[in-house]
Amino acid sequence: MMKLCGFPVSNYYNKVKLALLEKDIAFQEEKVFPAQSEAFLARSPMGKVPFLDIGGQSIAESQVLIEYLEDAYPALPLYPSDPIQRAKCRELIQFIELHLELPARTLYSQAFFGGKVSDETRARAADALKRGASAFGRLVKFAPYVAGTTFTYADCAAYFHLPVIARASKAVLGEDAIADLAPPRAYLDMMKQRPHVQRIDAERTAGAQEFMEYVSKR
Ligand SMILES: N[C@@H](CCC(=O)N[C@@H](CS)C(=O)NCC(=O)O)C(=O)O
Repeated sequence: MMKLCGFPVSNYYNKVKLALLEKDIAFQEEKVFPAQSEAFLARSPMGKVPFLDIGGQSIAESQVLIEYLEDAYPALPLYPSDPIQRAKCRELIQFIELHLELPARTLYSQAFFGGKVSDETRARAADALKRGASAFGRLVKFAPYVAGTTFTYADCAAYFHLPVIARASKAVLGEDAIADLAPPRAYLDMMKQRPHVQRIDAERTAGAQEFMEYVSKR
């Protein structure tokens, strides 16, 4: 059976896990933390999670995993059927990840792990996040889902990425920085009504301590 490899605190891992659950695909989870060992890099060439292990064949990069799941398991589609709307949905995911999550990630060491980022890193992130938030504001629908009227992969990404991005920018850049970034409460509440979201949230909470132990040993 296909294995989703990673750990339950990772936003990218949870994005793919929600897609698997919502699509009703059978899978197992293999708990692994990011590493740079030869053995790990053979499975995930950047040493990151998540990756899928399909009978010993591994595939990395969460968005590639999403595309694979949609190709291999078309029965319950999580993209809109119209090609333009599909592209808009992918556009939204890419904007969240490239223009919000990646710049916010440069702040995580200070926001979550007791580190300190340089003034230059902070200034660069602030600038990137400002542009990213404005772009995101132009694209996102919240109608009520992020890409429109139906639940899509963009929700799998947004639900797990946006709160982390907002928390990191608030912690490091201050209250004002996040005005356009925090997802509306009503959106989060709606998502939290989904049983699979509840399961993932509970497993994330349960896995938090082990993750912090991994971080402190690095
Ligand atoms: N673009 C990657 C990002 C994955 C990613 O950044 N994963 C984090 C955990 S949330 C990780 O493995 N970090 C370890 C590292 O950067 O070495 C994806 O979409 O899968």
